[in-house]
Amino acid sequence: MSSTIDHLLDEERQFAPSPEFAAQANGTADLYERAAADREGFWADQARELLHWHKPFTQVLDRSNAPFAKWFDDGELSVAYNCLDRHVEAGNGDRVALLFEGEPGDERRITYAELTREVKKAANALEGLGIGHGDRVAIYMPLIPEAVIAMLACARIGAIHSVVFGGFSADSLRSRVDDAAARVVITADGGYRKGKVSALKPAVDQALADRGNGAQETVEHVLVVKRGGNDVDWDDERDLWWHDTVDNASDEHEAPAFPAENPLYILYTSGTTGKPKGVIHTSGGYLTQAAFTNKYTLDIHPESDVFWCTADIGWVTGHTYVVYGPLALGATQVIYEGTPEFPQPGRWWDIVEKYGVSILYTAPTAIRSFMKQGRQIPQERDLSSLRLLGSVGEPINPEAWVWYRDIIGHGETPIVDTWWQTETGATMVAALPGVTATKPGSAQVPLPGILVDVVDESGQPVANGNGGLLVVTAPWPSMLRGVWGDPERFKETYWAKFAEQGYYFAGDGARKDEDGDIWLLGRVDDVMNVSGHRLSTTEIESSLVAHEATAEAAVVGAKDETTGEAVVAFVILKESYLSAHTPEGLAVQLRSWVSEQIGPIARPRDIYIVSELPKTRSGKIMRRLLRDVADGKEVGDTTTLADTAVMSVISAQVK
Ligand code: 6R9
Repeated sequence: MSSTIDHLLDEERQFAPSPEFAAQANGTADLYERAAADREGFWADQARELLHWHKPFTQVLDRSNAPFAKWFDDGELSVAYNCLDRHVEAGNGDRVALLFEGEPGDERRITYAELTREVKKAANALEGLGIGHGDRVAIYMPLIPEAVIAMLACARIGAIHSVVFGGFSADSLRSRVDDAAARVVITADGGYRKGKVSALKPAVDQALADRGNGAQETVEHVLVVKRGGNDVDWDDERDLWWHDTVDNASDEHEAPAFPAENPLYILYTSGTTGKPKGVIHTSGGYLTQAAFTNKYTLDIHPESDVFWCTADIGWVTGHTYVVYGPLALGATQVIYEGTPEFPQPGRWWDIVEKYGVSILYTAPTAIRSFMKQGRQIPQERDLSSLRLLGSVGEPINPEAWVWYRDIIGHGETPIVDTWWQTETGATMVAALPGVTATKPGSAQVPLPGILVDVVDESGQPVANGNGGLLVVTAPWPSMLRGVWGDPERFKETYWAKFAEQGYYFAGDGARKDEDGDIWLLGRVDDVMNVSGHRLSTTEIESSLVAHEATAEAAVVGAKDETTGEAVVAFVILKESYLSAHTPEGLAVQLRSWVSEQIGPIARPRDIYIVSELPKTRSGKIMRRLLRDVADGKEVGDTTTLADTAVMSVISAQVK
C-alpha cells in the first residue's frame, strides 16, 4: 500500500469546472451549506423534492435501535410509481426510458409509457403466480429490458428481488436462492456474449436440481424470457415462458404504496468469510439518495441527457445507476447487453456516437483496457456528445483518469470519481461536477449531507496528509438496513470495529491530502477487487480446496494493469495427484474448476503449484507475503512466520 501512497502523492493536477458547465449544473455550492446547517432537514427536503409520497412522512431519522437506522419511517411510497407512472402522468410518457442495444445489434426504444405498461403486466403475472408482499424473487438474466421490467415489477408488488449476476455459476445461484428462500426465479434461455449465446437456463436447472444440501425446495416457478433462442430443457409444472405469462397479462395495475422501510431488494456481496452476505436495501431512503446522486453527482438533466451507465444489473451499480436512480428522475438511458470488444474493440464508442450519449459512467478497469488498445479506436468516432464522465468500482489511477478526460472527454469533460459500496446503496464520496476542482485519482469530498472521515485504529480522525481507515460517521438515507437472515453479522462486520464512536467501518484504507481531500487506497480486508467486482479470497480458496487434487490453497489479489487486481492462487496438491499428473495440467483444471464453481470472473489468472504456504505460528496464512511474490516484489517482513525459510522455497518454485 505504501507504494500506492507514494505514487498518488506525486499527483498535483487540478481541473476546475468550466464556467459553461458550472452554469448549467444541477449541483451548486449552496447544497453543502444547506446540508451543514441541518443535515436531517436537508435529506427530508430531498426526499420530498425528488420523490412522490403516497403518505407524507413526519419522521426523518430514527436511530433508537442503533446501529440499525430507519429513514422517513411513517411515510409511504411506491418505488415503481416513482420510476414509472408519475412520469407518464406528468406528460412524459413519450420520452424514451430505455435505448436498448443487444450484442448482435438489435435495438429497442422503450418509452416511459411502454415501460410502465410492461411492468404492470409483469406485476400482474407475478401476482397471478401467487407472489406478493415480502416474497423473494431471484433474477438471473442478461442485460435486456425484461431484466429491468422484472426488477420494477417486484418493486411494484412489494416483493423483494435478489439479482444474481448472470456470469455466476449454478452453485453460486443455488446458495443465493437458498439463503433468500426465493419462490420464483426469473431468467432467460440465454443472452449474447462475445458473439455467442451464453446459456442461462441450464444453470438455473442445475441450481434447482438434486439439492442434496438439505435445502428446502422453495422455488415454485421459473419464468423464462426467450432471448438466445437456444434449446432448453423444460419442466412443465415449474417453468413458464415470459411471452406466454407476461404478454397475456392485463396491463392495468394500480401501484400500492408501501412503508418507506419496506425491503426493496437483497444483493449478495463478498465478505471476508466464504459465505456471501445478503445486503438489504429498503425503499424511501434508498430511492432518495439514488435520485439525489443521479441528479447532482452525475448531473442528469432528464429532458436533454442521454445517460449510459455500463454496469450490469447483477451489481449494485446496475441497481442504483441503471434501474432506480435514472428512472426515478425520468431520464433516458442506454442499456447494452454485450461485451465492449464485440464485434470490434470500438463497440462502446459506436454506441456513444449512435445514441448521442452525454453522460458515461463506467469503471477504471474498462478505461485501462481501452488505454491498452490505443487512442485511435475512440478517436475514430465522434464522441462530442459527451459532457460528463464518471468512474466507479475501484481507485482510478491518475494516468487512467487523465486519459479518460483527454481521449474520451475531449480534454474538457469533468470527471466524477464516485466512491461507494453495495452497502452504502449510492455514492457517498465524489466531486460535485459543477463545483469541485477535480484531482485525478481522488474521490475527494463527501456528498452534501454525508459525513465521512478517515480515522486511525482508535477511531481518531487523522490529520491532513495522513492515512487511515475510511468510516461513515452518521447514518445516511441509502444505507444497508441489515444482512439477510443474520443481524449479528451486520453488527459485527460494519459496526463492531468503531462501536464506541458509532461509526460505520467501510473496509477501505484511505488518506487525506493537505487539502483534506480523500484518496481511496483499496480494501484492508481479504476482499479483492477484480475489474471492479468484489471477490472474497476465502470463497475462492474454499472452491480450490473442494477440488479432489488440492490439499491446501491460498488466494491473493495481485496488481494487474487492466483489472486492477487479479486472482492469483498458491496451491499445494495431494501427493497422489502430483505423481499421476503434470502440475501444468492440474493448474489448467483448477482454473476451470473455479470458473465453474463460482463464475468466470473468479478464475485465477495464475495458479502456482507450491509445496508449502507461509503461515504464522497461530496458523494464519500470511497472504501479504504471497502478494509480494505475485506482484514480483521483494518479499517483506517474514519474522512472524513459523518457518522463515518457507518464502525462499516458494519464491524459487514460482520462478
Ligand atoms: C459501487 C461498488 C465496493 C468497494 C469499495 C472500494 C471499491 C468502489 C471506488 C472504490 C476507490 C472508488 N470502490 N468505488 N475504490 N474509488 N471510486 O463498487 O460497490 O461492488 O460493493 O464494491 O469497491 O474498495 O469498498 P461494491
